Amino acid sequence: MKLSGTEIVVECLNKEKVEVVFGIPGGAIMPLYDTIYQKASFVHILTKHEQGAAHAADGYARATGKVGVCFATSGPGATNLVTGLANAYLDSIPVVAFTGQVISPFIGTDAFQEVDITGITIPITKNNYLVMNPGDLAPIIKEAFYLAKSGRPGPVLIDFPKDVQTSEADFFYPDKIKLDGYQPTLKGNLNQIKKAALAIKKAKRPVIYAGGGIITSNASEELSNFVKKTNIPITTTLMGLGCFPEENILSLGMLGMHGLFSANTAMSEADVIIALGVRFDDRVIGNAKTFCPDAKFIHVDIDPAEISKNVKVDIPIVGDLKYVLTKLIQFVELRQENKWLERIACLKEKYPLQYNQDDELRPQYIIEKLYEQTKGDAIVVTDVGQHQMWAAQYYKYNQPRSFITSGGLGTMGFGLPAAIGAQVGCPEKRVFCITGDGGFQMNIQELATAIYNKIPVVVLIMNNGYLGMVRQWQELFFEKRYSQTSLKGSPNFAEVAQVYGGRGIRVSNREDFNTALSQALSEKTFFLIDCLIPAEENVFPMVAPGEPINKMLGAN
Ligand SMILES: Cc1ncc(C[n+]2csc(CCOP(=O)(O)OP(=O)(O)O)c2C)c(N)n1
Repeated sequence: MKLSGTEIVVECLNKEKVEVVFGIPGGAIMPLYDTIYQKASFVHILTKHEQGAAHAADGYARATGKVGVCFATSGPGATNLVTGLANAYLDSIPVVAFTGQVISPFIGTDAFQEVDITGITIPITKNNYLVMNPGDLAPIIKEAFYLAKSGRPGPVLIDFPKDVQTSEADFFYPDKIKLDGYQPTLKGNLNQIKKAALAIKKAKRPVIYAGGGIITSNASEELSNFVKKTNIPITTTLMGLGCFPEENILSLGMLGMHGLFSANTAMSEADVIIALGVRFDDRVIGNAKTFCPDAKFIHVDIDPAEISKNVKVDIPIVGDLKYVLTKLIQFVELRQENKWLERIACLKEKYPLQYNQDDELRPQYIIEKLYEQTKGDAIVVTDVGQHQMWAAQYYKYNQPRSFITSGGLGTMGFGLPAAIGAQVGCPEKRVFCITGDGGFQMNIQELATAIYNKIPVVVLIMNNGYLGMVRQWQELFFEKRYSQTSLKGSPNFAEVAQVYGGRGIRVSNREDFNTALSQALSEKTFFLIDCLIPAEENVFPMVAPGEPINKMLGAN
């Protein structure tokens, strides 16, 4: 059967069971938009900026575990995807992006709206393709989806010239693909798994350090079984929040720069660290030389490139956590070591998170109330900055995929579009976007996308009038020289939401906030609460740059 290039794309997306695509049309991708106008079975959501489309696809992928898809035209449309692709790349999120390209004879001539997007995105995609023949589209799309979601997931980009979109080829969608040189190791080496079990048996002070890899591999149940079987305390990274219920007695909560002092101290005192789907990020380990000085490291990860990258590992296991944990559970026993668990309980009791309990509308209070009101049954999406850390610290994540954040790239502007993507992927859930007055303005135009499409995201702006996290560093490390961090001139965001046709309320005290939150929860509609919080509130505790992780500012 002969089909045009764009008909082939649409057929392939149907075969991949794509439900929704986020994007913006333009000259070089008009044939594809014309085909979807006539015959697409998926929904297309028009974002107002291509960065919004990439983040929405990313948020959709994180919330659902499926591949997120976005479209953009050539040139500026394609370059506007770049931050979103880098964001997905650094957090290992499966996204497939399609970009239109100028017609093939024009490639390399600096034609109107021509950029070498495959060249630009080489370092921020798992793979990318410039498709010069419509007959290559179907096998490439099959490969792209497979690469995006298999092994260590990541974004893949497919660039295809306008003439390839309009010319015809036979359509055949392969069932399987075989990629020489790409066969992710899933099962893990049995000898290494046995070695790890022995080290765990001998350990006196073991700690599990779990990350986003658990969520990616859908291994939360296996992790719970492992914790239950061994009685080992567990701390999670920012990306790992929700992979293990934070309300469990063995949970130490988050570790790292703004983690809990108890979690960082337990790590520092441990003799065996069981690192599961983590990448020893600098925001977690602080100074690598002083990180867990007495510990032996077991590290399980699907990506061999992560092994001993930042910290030398003693027992590496390359494999998918779901397989490896299932196997490891068979070789471990219930630990009877009480002294260590007593120490953990004592750390947890002595060093809880703390904030000023006066009558002010403090951000920590807002997050605590959100947790109380939703009973933890919601998806929380954040932007980047202080509010992101308060959201990580003060909400208790008990389910995988309930916390969505830009961990690796730290992209301001991620929150609103990612929340839109998460809500589209999970219509039955309540989705909250916790953002700052700085980051919100980086993709504020997506208010139109949410409100027009009746996407019932609730936006909570922690409005402190500053680029807060940068201001905090200026306060602590630059003697309060607040260089270019005041956000004076920002609008009333509640009014902005109203102008777009949505619900918006500005609050500055606890009572009004609680009323607004109850309203937002009772009406399943787009709702924005612009929360005026104290301007100079800080995120504590905090590991200062270069310090060991158990030396924290504001820990008690
Ligand atoms: C796109 C982008 N630009 C700059 C930064 C650097 N940066 C990190 S946090 C931050 C301040 C964020 O301010 P706001 O959104 O108001 O959140 P707050 O920290 O006040 O909660 C900045 C500028 C970034 N992470 N991303």
